[in-house]
Amino acid sequence: TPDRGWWRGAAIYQVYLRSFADGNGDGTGDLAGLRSRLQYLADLGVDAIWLNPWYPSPMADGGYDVADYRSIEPVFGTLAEAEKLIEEAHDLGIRTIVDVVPNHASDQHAWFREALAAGPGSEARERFWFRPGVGDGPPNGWQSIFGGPAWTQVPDGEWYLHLFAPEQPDFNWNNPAVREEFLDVLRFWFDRGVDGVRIDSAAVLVKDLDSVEESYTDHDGVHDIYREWRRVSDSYGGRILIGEVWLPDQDRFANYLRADELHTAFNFDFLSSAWEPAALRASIDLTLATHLSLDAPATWVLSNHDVARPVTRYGRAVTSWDNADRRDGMASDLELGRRRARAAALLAMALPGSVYVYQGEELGLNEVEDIPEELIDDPMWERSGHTVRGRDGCRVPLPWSGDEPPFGYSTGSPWLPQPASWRNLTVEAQQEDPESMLCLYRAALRLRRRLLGDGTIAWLPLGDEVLAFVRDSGLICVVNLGSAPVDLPAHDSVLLASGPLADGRLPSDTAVWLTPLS
Ligand code: TEU
Repeated sequence: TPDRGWWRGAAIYQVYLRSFADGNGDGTGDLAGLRSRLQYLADLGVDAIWLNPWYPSPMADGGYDVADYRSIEPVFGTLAEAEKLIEEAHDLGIRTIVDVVPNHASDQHAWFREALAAGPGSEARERFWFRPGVGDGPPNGWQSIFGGPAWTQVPDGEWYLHLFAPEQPDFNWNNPAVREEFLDVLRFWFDRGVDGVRIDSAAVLVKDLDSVEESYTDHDGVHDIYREWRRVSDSYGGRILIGEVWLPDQDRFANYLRADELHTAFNFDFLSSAWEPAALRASIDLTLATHLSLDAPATWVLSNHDVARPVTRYGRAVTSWDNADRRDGMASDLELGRRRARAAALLAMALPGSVYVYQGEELGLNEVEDIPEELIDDPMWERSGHTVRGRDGCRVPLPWSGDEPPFGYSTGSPWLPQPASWRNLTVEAQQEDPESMLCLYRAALRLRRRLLGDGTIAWLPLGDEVLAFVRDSGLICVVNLGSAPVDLPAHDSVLLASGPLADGRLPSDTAVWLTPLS
């Protein structure tokens, strides 16, 4: 069969560079650290890495405030090192995907500084959304996604729009100069060998400022932008476009996956689903139905740098994900959460399409919920009026080795403190333990390469509390979401289990991969 694209069944590992590995002892992860650990990723068995923004940035939003789209943040390294990384990863069979942030820049971006200096009515201001206020107030009542007004006033009296933090002014995508600029940014990184881009906040680029309601999500005009992007990526021979498209409406979501637009988009429906059989099954069915007609593979995501770690999430009474997660005082049974997270991983990896693994997920890290207030870095904390603690808890530096922080992550002091309890979760502690989360991920990713990837499923009727299906290769996946052990369907052998079986039966919150009867 012809190669329909490596990405269709890929396992993509998300590197939050700032917290992956620190090569120079300043406490912040960097390219040197990542390059020194590439073999770990090859051994894990992933096909590609996606790096969160690595550009020069004042870090008002963890790098999602980009000051220069064609360079590397000096704390992370140099452009030459980035090129080396891309090459070394390729040598190990790992592709590289970079984050592109088109909705907004940093307020330190040259264009925004120019716009501030040039003043009202200037061409430079037309690259952003500058408007006079109404009376003493902002042009309209839009609220920012992080909380507070979406407008900030500059000294000459005009206001500019920012859907996120004030340090992240929104680009005006009606302006052809903005469109040209980003096509050129794409070419810049494709020329340097990157295999694809992850498009940040992909659905909110086009705005209707005359609307009283917040009117920026999923305007039809956004599709013209991605058609242009697709022409560029196609001209480079199949570099891929991955959209961060948060849209509850699956039909609207599907529009982004038309043949001349994005290749794939993150499946947030599955990510936000409760750990509950009917909800998960409905989400899987909806996802597969949506993608079937599109010739676009589904994606499966259990975590990323914005949401609470699965071990913590699944250990809570309310397991569905939303921003309320970031409030204090939500108890979690981590042992239960870990059991479920292991089962969830086997589920996600058995489903047709591509799968994302966020760094630390493979180690079963928990959300760190007791970061001292003075160390909280996420702007959400400030902007929410100190009601939402923010996303730092899933961004804590990885534990690699040793018995105490910084666990081989750095020779200095990590930018966020690591819990002492992670001594049992280091890569070193887990790699020799066949029962560990890391070994489960390694084994699953290895089998997945051979037996899974893109394709179809057929459900097996095993009762309301069990998710069971057969893949094209014949592999059977069974997940028990009920409270009592269940019998396995007829099978030849057990390939992999997320936990021990009980007298041949599948216990609660456990998943298993089986080979069919021959
Ligand atoms: O996230 C887009 C987005 O909508 C988020 O605000 C999301 O709703 C929030 O993080 C939930 O907690 C992307 C990035 O993934 C995020 O890290 C950035 O902060 C954001 O864009 C702005 O660039």
